[in-house]
Amino acid sequence: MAKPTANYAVYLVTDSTPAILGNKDLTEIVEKAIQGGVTCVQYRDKDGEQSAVVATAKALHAITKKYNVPLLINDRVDVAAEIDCEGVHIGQDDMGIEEARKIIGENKIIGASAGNAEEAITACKAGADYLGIGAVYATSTKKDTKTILGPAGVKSILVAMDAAGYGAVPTVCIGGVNTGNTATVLRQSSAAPRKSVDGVAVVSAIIAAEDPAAASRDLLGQVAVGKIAD
Ligand code: TZP
Ligand code: MG
Repeated sequence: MAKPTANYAVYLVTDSTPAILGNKDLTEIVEKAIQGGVTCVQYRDKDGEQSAVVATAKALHAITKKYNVPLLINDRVDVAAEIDCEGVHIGQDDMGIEEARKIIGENKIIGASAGNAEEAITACKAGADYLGIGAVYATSTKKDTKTILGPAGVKSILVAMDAAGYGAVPTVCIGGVNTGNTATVLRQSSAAPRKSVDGVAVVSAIIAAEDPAAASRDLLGQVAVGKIAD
């Protein structure tokens, strides 16, 4: 099977911690979010016990497949290989991209995190299929974020990617993104000829939302607003 195509417009990254998920059901939130317009899902669980993570990953994949939305697994390449989902997302402290590629194969999506131009270009060289650029704004969801880039910092990374010949690699930005700042991020990261990031990746704006479907719909609408103004 060929590598799945992905739309990164509204990219949901999950969080299973009580501070964000509370006692809600993650699979229900993910289904509602997809119904609202989420285009790509990453299951991120840094601490979960292996068999529980595999079980949740399988449950999430059953949902995402129903809607033809790709499911990627953060960091845990073995889990992605076991459940045969669409790919993985690799952080700076995780397994290398080339090693992950050997494990999951050519026909899977590998995304990578980048916090500066050097990390972005290194990941592109190693074969990343898309980049998550961040943190664009301050966030309490991830405690170890290094730099707060702001939209201007995101733009400078996009410009460097263009200059290095990686202008076609899709990008999303992550960190403190919500409906209120999505259009601004797209507009202000816009760097002709590549234009802006392709979408936004969010955790709490959807997972902690009272109405995940409405939050997803609003985010998708704001991505469109930001792109029109591109
Ligand atoms: N990587 C960089 S920031 C971040 C991750 C996983 C957390 C983003 O969470 P939120 O709630 O969307 O700010
Ligand atoms: Mg990681």
